[in-house]
Amino acid sequence: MKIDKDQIADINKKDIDGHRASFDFLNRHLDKRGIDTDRLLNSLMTFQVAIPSWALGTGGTRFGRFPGGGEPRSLKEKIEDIGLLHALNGSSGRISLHIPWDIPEDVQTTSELASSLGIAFDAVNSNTFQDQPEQEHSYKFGSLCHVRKDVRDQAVAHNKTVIDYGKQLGSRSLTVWLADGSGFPGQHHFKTALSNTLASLQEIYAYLPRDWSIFIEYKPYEPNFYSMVIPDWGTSHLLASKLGEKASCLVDLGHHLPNTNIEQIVATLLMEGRLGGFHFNDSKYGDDDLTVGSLKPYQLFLIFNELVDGMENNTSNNPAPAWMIDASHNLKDPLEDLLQSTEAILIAYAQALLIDREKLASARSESDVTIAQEVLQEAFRTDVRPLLKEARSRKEVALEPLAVYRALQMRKTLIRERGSNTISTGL
Ligand code: PSV
Ligand code: MN
Repeated sequence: MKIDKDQIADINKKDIDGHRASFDFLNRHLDKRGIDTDRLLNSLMTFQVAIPSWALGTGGTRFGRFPGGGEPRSLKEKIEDIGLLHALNGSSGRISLHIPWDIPEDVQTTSELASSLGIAFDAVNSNTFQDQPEQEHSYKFGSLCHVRKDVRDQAVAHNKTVIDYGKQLGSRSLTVWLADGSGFPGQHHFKTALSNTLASLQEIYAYLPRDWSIFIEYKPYEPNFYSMVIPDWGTSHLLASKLGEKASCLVDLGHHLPNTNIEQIVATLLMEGRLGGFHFNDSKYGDDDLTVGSLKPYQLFLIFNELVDGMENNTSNNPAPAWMIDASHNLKDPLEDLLQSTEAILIAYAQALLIDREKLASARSESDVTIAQEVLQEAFRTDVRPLLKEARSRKEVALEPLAVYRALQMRKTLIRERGSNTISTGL
């Protein structure tokens, strides 16, 4: 399925007068606050967040999966789905591949298709958390940390293959998430598991092309409920520092114990110049992989506050982090869910850009806790949606991406084209 720009423009027309009125109102208000709206719009217009190739189908739990139909059956169709998102919102121009769930059989055709839709290849992800049919050794008891060298070698070789695929597609980074850990006390010698992991990562690091980065994810539990080899940002940071400059940490919002102060972790990593990647989602209990901003929009805003602050005062030369949505869509249409997540990310970003940083700094210097809170909440409570719409209007994409998706009955068309029983690879 392809969307015609004229179809979007037609639907936009119905909305444009209402949009103009709300944008002008907000613009005047922001002007009074001394905010340069054009600069802000520019930041919103250039912001891109990657869509993972494994999130375009229905997700599930270990109890069940209830697909909604029209799921992409191949990498080609996954790229086409991201093309639809990007045509609607202008902010989904990146794809992150998980190998071997999505192997580009024909690199040239894959690259051409992606670039024809304005999509670039973001970080490539390795997978040593599942066994593949043709593989010699099992990862049941770990991969890069394994007690046996032949298993570790196999996992290292897989990561090198992933880098090779990424090189051909124009990716510039590798994300490593390890399910390695132990289920019960006594199973692991902690120091050996961590030092094996470091040694394996060092081999992968040595294979990275000159202009590549490696991102190391952490997670406190799951699938191992006694210990994970890389349970927290501290361990991820330790590994990254030992590896070298091309290594950094990846923060996945779902990879923290409840109530962790994630914004503080973000600030610390930015201070060290080691925030490489970011996986957005939302959760109530654990790694629930829910729609971004659906539960804790204020936390998301506080995180963006640190990100904006860190990038504006980038004393440690932290490279622009690789943004990605890492959510699972069990109940909602995956494309609708991804549109909602992207919207929530942009809202939090826009609100963080509105923060009066001078006033905040002066409140802090006087230990005026009340005003410090007021400054943040003034920005958070501003309805920035007209700014997002204005950015999209200037990019000539949909003013209301979700409404256009519905108006054009896009899922219905996908079901007609692909069938109602298609299953997408991934989780
Ligand atoms: C692990 O929970 C994770 O967040 C990692 O990013 C994986 O690569 C992804 O989910 C998909 O399994
Ligand atoms: Mn993740």
